[in-house]
Amino acid sequence: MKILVTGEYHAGKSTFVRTACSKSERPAVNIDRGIDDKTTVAMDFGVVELKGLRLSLFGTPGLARFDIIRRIVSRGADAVVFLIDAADELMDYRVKYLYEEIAGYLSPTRVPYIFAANKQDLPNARPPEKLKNFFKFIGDEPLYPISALDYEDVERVLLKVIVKLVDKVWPVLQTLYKYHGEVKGVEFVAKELGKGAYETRAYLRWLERRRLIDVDWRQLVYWLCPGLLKMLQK
Ligand SMILES: Nc1nc2c(ncn2[C@@H]2O[C@H](COP(=O)(O)OP(=O)(O)OP(=O)(O)O)[C@@H](O)[C@H]2O)c(=O)[nH]1
Ligand SMILES: [Mg+2]
Repeated sequence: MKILVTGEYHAGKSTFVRTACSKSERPAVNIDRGIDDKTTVAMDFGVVELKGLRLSLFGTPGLARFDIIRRIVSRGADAVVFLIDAADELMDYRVKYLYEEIAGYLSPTRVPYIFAANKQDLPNARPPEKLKNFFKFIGDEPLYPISALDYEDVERVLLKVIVKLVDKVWPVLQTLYKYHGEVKGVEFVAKELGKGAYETRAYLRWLERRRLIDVDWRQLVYWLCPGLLKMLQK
């Protein structure tokens, strides 16, 4: 699944992606510029495996002038992690514009957003309750207090992402589970979901690209990935 990690300049996006990948074999990559104070000019990229699911993390640049890159990197994301710098009041007024920009690429009614108030380890960091009053766009969604330097905090946010994504497709997953590993399972699923062959195949291909299932298109058999199977067997 593709997760977009975004937020204003210096909110901690690159740190978040780096920390998330700190326990995997391959470290995250970042295209940045600067000597002491680096800023992302293209993107961050890293892959993590959590709960048997594979998450591709795409971090955006934060500077306003890189909106073209944000537009490209946002494309096709399944969920958004939106970081707010809790320790930098000066950036607050810009956060709303950045949110509106991203919401223009990825509609919050379609794509789940997870909000986090970063840099809670700093003494001047404001608590989420205080920030929530200011950032009305968060609405009733939780604003998680985190430090992107802390692996457990980052993992907790990513687990929330997984829960939101899985919840969204749960009824379909239950149907898929029924015919998992069965020859012509693709046809059975189409029937049960009341969808045409073309639409079902497109949907399964979408799941395939996200490595949630494997499909043998000749025999029309699919297998759910171990992470999903485990969740569904519970
Ligand atoms: N203390 C503390 N510092 C943090 C935290 N997250 C990020 N930083 C620091 O904040 C600065 C900016 O972090 P980055 O991860 O580069 O932020 P970014 O959002 O990728 O920045 P841009 O790509 O320039 O928009 C760096 O000096 C980080 O070390 C955190 O949770 N706690
Ligand atoms: Mg960055």
